[in-house]
Amino acid sequence: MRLRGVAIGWAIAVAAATAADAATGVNVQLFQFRPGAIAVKSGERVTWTNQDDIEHTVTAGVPAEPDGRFDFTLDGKGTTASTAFPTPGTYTYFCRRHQHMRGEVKVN
Ligand SMILES: [Cu+2]
Repeated sequence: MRLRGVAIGWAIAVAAATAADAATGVNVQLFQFRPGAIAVKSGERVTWTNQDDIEHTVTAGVPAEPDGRFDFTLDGKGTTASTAFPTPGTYTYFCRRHQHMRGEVKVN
């Protein structure tokens, strides 16, 4: 399954998180979360779709300190996972297999 792709570079996306306000889908592609930062309203659901052939994870927290909020494994191309964010705040996540892969969900 292919979700509409919003291909913004990670650095740009972090710098301009508000530009991605409408996005509730994140592609996992070429060892990056795209966009790397998104903003959603509280209660909204975010869906990650793996566009790579290899396995990635979507794991809440940072590599040194996963916070246990969620930890999805995306087996391969087309795999999706989603979760709702009911509480405002900024939530970071990463891939356990490739720890340079980082993302952020800002919940307003
Ligand atoms: Cu990965």
